[in-house]
Amino acid sequence: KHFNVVIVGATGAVGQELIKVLEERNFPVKELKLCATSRSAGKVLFFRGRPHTVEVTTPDSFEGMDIALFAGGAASKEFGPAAVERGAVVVDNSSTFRMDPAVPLIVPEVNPEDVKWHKGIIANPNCSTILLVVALKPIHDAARIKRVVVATYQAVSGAGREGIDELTAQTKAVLEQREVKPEVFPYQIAFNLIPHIDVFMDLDYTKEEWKMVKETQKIMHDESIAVTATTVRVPVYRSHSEAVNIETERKITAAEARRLLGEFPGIVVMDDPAGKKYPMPLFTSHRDEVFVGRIREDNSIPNGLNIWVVADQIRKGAATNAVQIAELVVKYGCLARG
Ligand code: 2RA
Repeated sequence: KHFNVVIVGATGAVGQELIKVLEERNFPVKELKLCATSRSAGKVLFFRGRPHTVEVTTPDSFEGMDIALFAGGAASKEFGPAAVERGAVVVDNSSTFRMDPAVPLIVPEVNPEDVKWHKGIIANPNCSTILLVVALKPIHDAARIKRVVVATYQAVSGAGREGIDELTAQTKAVLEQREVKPEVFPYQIAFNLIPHIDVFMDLDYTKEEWKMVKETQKIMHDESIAVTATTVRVPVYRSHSEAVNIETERKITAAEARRLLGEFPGIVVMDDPAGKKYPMPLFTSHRDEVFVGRIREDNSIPNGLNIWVVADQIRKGAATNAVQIAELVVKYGCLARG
C-alpha cells in the first residue's frame, strides 16, 4: 500500500531534508505534494528524480492526503487542524502541540507505542531533546535516572536556512574587516557563542531549556527525572552537541554504559580516547544516528556518568525522526483512512 504525503514548509532546511529522507528510506509514497508560503510557491524541487512545483498551503492542500509532514513554524497552528479534518495524520515538527496531553510526543527508539493513541496529530520533539532522550533511554531502563545536567552546543542550522546564511555572511564580514549586523541571532555568531536560544521564560531559563526539561519527562513517561539545561548557540553549521551529566539510582560503570549505549538502536558509540575517537559535528552531519562518546564515570558523586552526544539535528533531530514516526503510523495501521 502507498500513501499520499504532503510536506508543509517544503522549501526550508527541514522541509528539504524531509524530501531527501522520504526518498532515502523508500517511504511508500503514492503522491508527494509540496507546500509552503506564497514567498516560496512556484519553486521546483525534486523527489525521486521528478520535479515537483511548490504550492501555497491552503486548507484544501490536505484533500485526499494520508500523511501531512509539517516542517515547523506558524503553519502548524494555522493548518494542522484543517489537515486532520480532511483525514490526514499530521506529524508536526513545531512546538505548537508538543505539550498537549492529547498529543503523543514521539521518539521512535524511545516511546513508539504512544503513536497508537494519536487523535490526528503527532508531535516531533525539539531537536536537542530528541538527541538527549535517545542517549538517556538505555541508561534509564538499566539504572533509573534521577537527574540530568546538560549543556548544549547547537548549530546555526537549528535556526533554519537563515541561520546558515548568517554564519556565512558574518564569517566573511569579520575576515574582511567589515561591519557585522546580527539579524537571526541576538549577537554576532561568527567567532562567538551565545548562551541564549529562543526567548527567556520562568526562572531566567530559555524556552529551549524548558523544552529539554518538559519534553524529556513526557517522552520518557517519568516526571521524576530532574533535568536542568543550558542551551548555547555555536558557530557550527550542522549537528548539535551535548555534554550530559547523569545521576542514576543504581551505580552504572562506564563499561556497562558503553555496552548499553552500543546495543541501543539508533546509537553509534564512538569512544576511544587513546585513538582520539569521539563524536564531532564534522563527522556526524548528514547521518541519521545519534553518536555518543567520552563515556566516563563522574567520580564526584556516587552514581554519576558523563557522556558526550552529537547528532545531525536536521536529520535525527527533525526530518528523520518525523519520517520514522510516519513509518510507525503505517506499521501500526493508525492512519485516519483505512
Ligand atoms: C534550535 N532547537 O536549534 C532549535 C531548532 N528546533 O534553534
